[in-house]
Amino acid sequence: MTSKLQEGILVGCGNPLLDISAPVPLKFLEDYGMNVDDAILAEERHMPIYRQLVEGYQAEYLAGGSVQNSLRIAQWILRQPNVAVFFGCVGQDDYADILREKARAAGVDAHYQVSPDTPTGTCAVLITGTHRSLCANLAAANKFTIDHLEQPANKALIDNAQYYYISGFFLTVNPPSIMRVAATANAKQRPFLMNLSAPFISQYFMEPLLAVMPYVDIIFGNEAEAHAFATAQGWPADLDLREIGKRLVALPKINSERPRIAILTQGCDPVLLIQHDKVQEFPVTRLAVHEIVDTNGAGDAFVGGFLAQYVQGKSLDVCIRCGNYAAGHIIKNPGCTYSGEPEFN
Ligand code: 26A
Repeated sequence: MTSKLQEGILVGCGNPLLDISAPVPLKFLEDYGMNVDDAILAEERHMPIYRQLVEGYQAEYLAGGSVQNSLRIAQWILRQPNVAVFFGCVGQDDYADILREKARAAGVDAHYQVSPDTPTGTCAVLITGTHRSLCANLAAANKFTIDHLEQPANKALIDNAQYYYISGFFLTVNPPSIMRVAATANAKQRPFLMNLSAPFISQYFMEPLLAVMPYVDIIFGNEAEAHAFATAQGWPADLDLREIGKRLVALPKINSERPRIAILTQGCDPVLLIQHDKVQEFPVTRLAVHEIVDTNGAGDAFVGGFLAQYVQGKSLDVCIRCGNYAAGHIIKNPGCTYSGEPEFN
């Protein structure tokens, strides 16, 4: 950290979830019809998972929720509290208290909407070796309403921010809130960043995703998510990630003065930065299997590291290198957590 940043310069909206994480045999996933390295919304048939993890496996409780993870990581790297503001909805229970405390300890200025009669959302994190599969029971997170953003204090926070980040996951909850933040960002000519988040978002939420896409200045995603987007768009099945990236940045954009950028990760293969029809690669340090604790939150940490530099006006090159650093760090820790001081220069 060099100079002091404006408090609340970065605003994020998402689903505050408490992760319930445990190593499980592959059969556990099969029994629930789940795939490794996927992320899904819990249906009725998934509801027993949470109790089963707690009662039958070595479950750990960790602060989760994709955007909140990214903001916690950005704060860790920035070492200056309250640079990032977070909005999302929780219940009135112990889980909410844990999330609130974890956000505060990380330096995230969380302004939760509270839905008193609904439990705080949870996410089952099923660890199978170096893979993870996520099953989110949004519960209170799904109760988020746009009125929360219209509260004068929260509206002021949105108006004062300079950078905005929302996950594709939040499209399952409240597209009008996303459009509201995107419109503010656009009116003020400030960057609006988004994430494809999971293949199911492109499969089932393409309509609201395409509605917000014209506002998106930077789109993040991994390989599987980019391919799911391409398939849902009916793009040729043989397009490689580079070509998908070029098509993503070429989708209609409202502010054509600031062309869209796509940043696509692919596990331990290089990160792709796509601008116009130019593709640049950024190598990732490959970790030894014994160094990997779990990959839960790796994508979120990448974004967190990126944001920490981006809000300081650093070059995309530095932002992506910091993203890779942060992702590498959290993979060596349980869930999206860090240990010690950041070592990125
Ligand atoms: C709407 N869905 C499915 C979700 C999520 C989610 N965060 C928001 N919305 N499904 C999983 N996560 C979070 O992703 C993190 C790992 O990238 C989990 O809570 C986990 O911390």
